[in-house]
Amino acid sequence: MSKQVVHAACPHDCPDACGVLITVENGRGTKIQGDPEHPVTRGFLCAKVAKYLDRVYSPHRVLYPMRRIAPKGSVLNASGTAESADSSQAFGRISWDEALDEIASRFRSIISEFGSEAILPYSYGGNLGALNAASMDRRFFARLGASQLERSICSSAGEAGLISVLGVKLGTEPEQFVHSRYIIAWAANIHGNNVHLWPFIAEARRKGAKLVVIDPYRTRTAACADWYLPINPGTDSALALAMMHVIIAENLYDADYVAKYTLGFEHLREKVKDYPPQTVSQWTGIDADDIRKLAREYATVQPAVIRLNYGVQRSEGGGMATRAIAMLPCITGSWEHVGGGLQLSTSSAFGLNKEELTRPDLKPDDSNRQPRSVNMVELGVALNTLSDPPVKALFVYNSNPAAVCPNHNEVIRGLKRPDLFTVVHEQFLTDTTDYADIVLPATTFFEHKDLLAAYGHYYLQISNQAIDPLGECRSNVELFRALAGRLGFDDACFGESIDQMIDSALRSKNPWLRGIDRQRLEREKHVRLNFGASGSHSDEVSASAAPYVPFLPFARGNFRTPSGRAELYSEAIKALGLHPVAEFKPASESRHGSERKKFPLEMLARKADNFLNSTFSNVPPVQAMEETGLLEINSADARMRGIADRDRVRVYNQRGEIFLRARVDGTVQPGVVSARLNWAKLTPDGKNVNVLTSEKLSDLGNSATFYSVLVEVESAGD
Ligand SMILES: Nc1nc2c(c(=O)[nH]1)N[C@H]1C(S)=C(S)[C@@H](COP(=O)(O)OP(=O)(O)OC[C@H]3O[C@@H](n4cnc5c(=O)[nH]c(N)nc54)[C@H](O)[C@@H]3O)O[C@H]1N2
Ligand SMILES: Nc1nc2c(c(=O)[nH]1)N[C@H]1C(S)=C(S)[C@@H](COP(=O)(O)OP(=O)(O)OC[C@H]3O[C@@H](n4cnc5c(=O)[nH]c(N)nc54)[C@H](O)[C@@H]3O)O[C@H]1N2
Ligand code: SF4
Ligand SMILES: [Mo]
Repeated sequence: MSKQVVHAACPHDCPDACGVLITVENGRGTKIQGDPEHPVTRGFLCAKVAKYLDRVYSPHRVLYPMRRIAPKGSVLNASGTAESADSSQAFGRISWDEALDEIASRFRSIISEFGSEAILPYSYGGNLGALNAASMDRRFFARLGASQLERSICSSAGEAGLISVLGVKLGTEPEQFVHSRYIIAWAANIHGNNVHLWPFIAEARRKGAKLVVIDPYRTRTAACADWYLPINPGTDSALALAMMHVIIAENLYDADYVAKYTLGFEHLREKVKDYPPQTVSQWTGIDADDIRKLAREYATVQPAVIRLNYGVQRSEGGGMATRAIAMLPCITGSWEHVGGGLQLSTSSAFGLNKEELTRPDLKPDDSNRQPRSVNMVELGVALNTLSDPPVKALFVYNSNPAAVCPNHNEVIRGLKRPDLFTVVHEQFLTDTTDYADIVLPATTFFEHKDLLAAYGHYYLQISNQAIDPLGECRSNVELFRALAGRLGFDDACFGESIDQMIDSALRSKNPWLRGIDRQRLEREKHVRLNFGASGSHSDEVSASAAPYVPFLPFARGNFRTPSGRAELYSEAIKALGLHPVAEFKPASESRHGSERKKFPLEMLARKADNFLNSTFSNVPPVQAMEETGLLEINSADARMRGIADRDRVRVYNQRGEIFLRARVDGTVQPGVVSARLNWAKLTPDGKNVNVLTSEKLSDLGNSATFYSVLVEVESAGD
């Protein structure tokens, strides 16, 4: 009998990056729990990861390499439980050697006929470990000369908006929320997507803080807020500009902070004149008096903090919306206060040595050209229309594009192409493996070691391997190492061990990593970045563990924009043809937009609170927590269409249709409907909400616009 407790870190695409303890008995994981010593995630896990043993030891794990033996698109199951039970009808088991040989020979022949850019890697957030997210894979595809993938499906609009003001992705520490007196959850589904922030907010509220939620959807967080402001989707830039209209007109801004640390305040003062509360009320659906009250309270109750999340930027004007909101703490000076500021992302702080990890300098022997880049949001377009060269091979890992990509019907049309060679490295037989020629088995985080940063806090962790890989599973790192060998790439970097790769990731110029090495991470499990006494990036910091001093990234300016100031006016934004301050432009698919006449209802194609994008959709105890197949609709819109609660409805637009059950419970306002993401093949008609979404890109960052979608709904009988 052996029993040990192994420290790991959750690598799912979630801001919390929890510290995890896995109990292992005789080589088998028997218990998973949160690490009580982790200062932010403090000993609990979200409901889905608390059920992780059911995922790791699921009878439906992909455990061996397989080759397709039936036509693409054979749906392996529609029942929602036994997705691999009849995989033998679609796939035949092969050895790793056979799989690697076949991939290598198909790649060689595609390269000789079409060139290496005919090969497209496709990966996203399945695993955020520094090594398994982006290391050996990037080295491999760079050396191969494959097309580059623009990884823009999630956050690039908001990142561009934030960076246009702050120059960097840094924000308020979650621990500091306990000191806040005014908290705005702005497009932030905290109970659903960022649950470890909640205890800090709850503690602040016990001490008298006010929680305001700005969201078109009444989330659980909204339901328990002190003040819930339902906003019309995609109108947040107007709201932020109206708040600044009031704050500036009533002299509630911090003139000292503005003078010292911002650029372009006079331009902002001019611009916000276009956004008086009365006008903005018509766009946002928020009462003008409420806008005034929000602005006054936000500017005068200090410390005030904004938890902004990425919901605000999944719309056509999402970059500008993030930019406008990010200006708020810069004009009130709330960055100076412990418990003030704003958090969208903390990820820039880690500054791992990505160059070493990903080696963008690697190139095919015969090439000096930078390969073309394909936007992952436009996968359907790429597969169906790209030429010169066409996409002839698709290599999917860390992603489930047949579920998560917009305009699903076009994606599927592309994936069905018989001449497209598709490899999918997966833990489960997903919507995407239904179109794979080769399926390869992937480890879970129980089965490999990695280094984990975070985007919702400032702790770095080592995630240790707890158990041996199940079956013949390999991690992303080991898969691409093996493939590099098969293709004869003999660069030394393909031979680096996991520990060497972790060491090189930590060998960085970032002063906040000073004194943090692998050995220390292994010893201490989680280490807060070394911010030194003031947290200023330019400060000399000592190498030893410092006592906790609150990190205030912009208390004394230190913005990382070209001017070194918070850029309320941006030449870079102007160069993109956008208003250099900020402005509200209605999304074309919205109630005020150019396509408003086509379909009357604004749809939020949301994430599920209990799944993680499409991950966990197939895990029975997690399925039991999440009711799928619902269309949330307001009673006024339902009545108008003769729809009652629980009725079957058809939801459609120019791109597709799905059948759902109406839920009429006041979650959404008139004019807005909502449905949630899950595996398409687990629905009766094999389709999910992404049949309705479009591959139109956002104003900044070429990101996806899952929340700028117009639809119509009709009763569908039974
Ligand atoms: N349980 C769970 N957790 C997750 C995920 C998941 O799928 N499930 N996904 C993970 C991933 S990949 C990410 S990127 C993060 C994202 O986490 P969030 O950024 O929180 O992402 P969303 O759920 O897209 O949006 C947050 C909220 O914004 C609201 N919203 C939508 N449109 C608008 C708008 O125009 N204005 C305003 N003010 N609000 C709007 C939505 O209704 C939603 O409640 O969460 C991660 N965590
Ligand atoms: N309608 C709608 N669509 C959306 C969104 C939305 O809110 N609404 N959200 C968007 C957002 S924010 C995001 S981030 C994207 C997410 O898109 P994806 O990153 O594709 O997210 P998942 O659906 O979680 O799929 C990840 C897959 O990776 C696999 N995986 C996990 N770990 C590993 C590993 O170590 N190796 C390999 N090879 N595979 C692994 C999992 O089993 C899972 O099937 O979806 C986007 N799509
Ligand atoms: S998904 Fe998020 S909340 Fe859940 S365990 Fe992982 S990091 Fe923690
Ligand atoms: Mo995301």
